[in-house]
Amino acid sequence: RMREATGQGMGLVDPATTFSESISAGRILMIEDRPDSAAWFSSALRKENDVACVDTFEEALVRVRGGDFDLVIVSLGMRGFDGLRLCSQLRSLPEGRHVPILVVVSDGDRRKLNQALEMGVNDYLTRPVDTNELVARVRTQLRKKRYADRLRHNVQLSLEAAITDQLTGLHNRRYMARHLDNLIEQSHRTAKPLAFLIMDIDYFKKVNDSYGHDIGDEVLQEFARRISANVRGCDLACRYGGEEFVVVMPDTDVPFAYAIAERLRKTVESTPVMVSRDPHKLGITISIGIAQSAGKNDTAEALLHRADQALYSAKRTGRNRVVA
Ligand code: GH3
Ligand code: MG
Ligand code: MG
Ligand code: MG
Repeated sequence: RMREATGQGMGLVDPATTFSESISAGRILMIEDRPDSAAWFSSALRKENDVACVDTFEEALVRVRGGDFDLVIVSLGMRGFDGLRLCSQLRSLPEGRHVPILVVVSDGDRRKLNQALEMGVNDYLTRPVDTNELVARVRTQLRKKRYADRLRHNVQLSLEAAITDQLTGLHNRRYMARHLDNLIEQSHRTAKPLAFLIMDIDYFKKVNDSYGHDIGDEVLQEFARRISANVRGCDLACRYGGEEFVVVMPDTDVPFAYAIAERLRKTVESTPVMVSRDPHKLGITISIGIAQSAGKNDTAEALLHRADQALYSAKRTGRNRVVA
């Protein structure tokens, strides 16, 4: 193991013979400003990975910011800049937080190694670097990274699933309930009105009874699309239950909400829903109840109740109408 600090390992072990099992390529960024050392690492790793090498501080930051790396290897013996400082900068990047860092230190440089570990680098290698050890440590970091990525992805999916209605892709009732209190509180604080719409498809049971539940589902999906197309980005649209939908509109008074509701009602009335089976076109209508938040002591429950009363009144007085 009497190799030089740079260019070590070359000729001792042929990198090509050390990789037997093949896993999906890891994307590795090597940060080293001594060309022979960079070339050695690159040749040791490129058999089973995509390796990019950079030799300046700025370029390293830019590349990591661009995402797309599974592992960063930082030499702590560079001439041009301080690898430790780079590690700390990488750790503070949002894009760099989940990328493992492997540092390479000179044998005996305990001070640098301790600083690096303190900073939260994931693993280290000491020079002279042994090819097998390099490959093993890189594999371990890549495996952990893949596992962590998968975990994070799954968490993300289940978080989304928990607040999304599966049939329509709109928010679900749970999400609405969680946010309505905040929105009401915000409307009080900012002294701005908040409008609450509840919509119900007229005689929807007939759709199911005549054409089947799956055609009913298609109608619900199309109705949800029309709701989304008619509300603003700041409005909160959700499927409240079966064929009832709710839209919460911050900073909106009743006349404005009424205009939106009327536009939606007319669109639904005048544009039949295309469905996948006979009769292919279904005419439906909707009824809408509107309520506005009122005063400091108003609650989500009271607001919902008033909107529901308005909806009930719309149904009672003939359906296919908006009542505020
Ligand atoms: P109206 O509202 O005009 O008074 O009449 P309606 O027939 O729409 O009344 P109701 O609210 O009683 O019926 C709603 C129907 O919606 C009953 C139920 O079978 C149907 N439904 C609820 N959830 C779903 C769903 O996810 N898919 C389908 N296809 N139908 C659903
Ligand atoms: Mg209903
Ligand atoms: Mg009903
Ligand atoms: Mg209905």
